[in-house]
Amino acid sequence: MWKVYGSRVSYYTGKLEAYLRYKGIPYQSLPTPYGESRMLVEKVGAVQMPIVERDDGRWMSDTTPILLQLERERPEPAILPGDQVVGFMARLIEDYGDEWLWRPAMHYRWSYAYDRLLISNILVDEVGGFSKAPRWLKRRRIAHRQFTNFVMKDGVNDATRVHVDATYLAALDAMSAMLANRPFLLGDAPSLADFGMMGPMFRHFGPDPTPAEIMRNRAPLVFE
Ligand SMILES: N[C@@H](CCC(=O)N[C@@H](CS)C(=O)NCC(=O)O)C(=O)O
Repeated sequence: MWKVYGSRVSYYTGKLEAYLRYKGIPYQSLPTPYGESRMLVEKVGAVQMPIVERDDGRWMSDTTPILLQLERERPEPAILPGDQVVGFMARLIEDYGDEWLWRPAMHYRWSYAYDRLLISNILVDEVGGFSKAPRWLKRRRIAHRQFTNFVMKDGVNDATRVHVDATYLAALDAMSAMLANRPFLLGDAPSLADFGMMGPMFRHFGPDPTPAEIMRNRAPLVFE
C-alpha cells in the first residue's frame, strides 16, 4: 500500500486522492512528518503536501508530474483526452485550478471567521502535534500563519478583495455552464481538468462553510 503524506483538508492532497481513487491505487493517508523535514528534502527536494512513498521504495511530490507519471505507468482509465485541442484545454484547466483558484480558496478559508475556526481545529491535530502549546494557542498560530502567508502576502487586500471573491463566482458560473449538458467538465469521463478542480472545489470551496453555501445556492451542478 502506498503512503500519502498530507492533510485531509489540503488542496493538493485532495486532488491526488481523487486521482488515486479513480485509478484504484490503494493508499494510506498519513500526516506530513514535519519532524523529519531533512529526510523529506533528501527524498523529494521540498517539504510540501502531498508527498507519496510508494511500495517500490520510490518517492514522489508535486501533483502535476505525479499524475502525468502515473498515466504513463497505468494508462487505464486514461485522464488525458485523445483529441489534441481537448487535451490542451484539460491541461489549461488543470493549471487554472492549481495556480489561479488557490488565491480565492485560501482567502475564503482564512479570511472568514467561521471557516478559520473550523479548519484550524482540524489542522491543529495534523500539523500541530510537535508543539507543546495549549490547543487554543496552536489554533491561533496556525490561523495567523495561514492568513499572513497565503492571503495577505498573496496580495489579498482592500483593493483586491472584491476581485478575488469574484474569481470564485466566475469559476462556479463557467463550470456550471460546462456541466449543464455533460457529467464531467470535458465529456463523459473525468479528465485532467476534473482532477485539477478537485483541489479547489472538493477540498476547499465544497467543505468550507462560507464558499460551500455559495456553491450550493449558485452552482448545484458543481456541488454535485
Ligand atoms: N505544486 C505542488 C503544490 C503543493 C503545495 O503547495 N501544497 C501546500 C498545501 S496544499 C503546502 O504544502 N504548503 C506548505 C505549507 O503549508 O507549509 C503540488 O501540486 O503538489
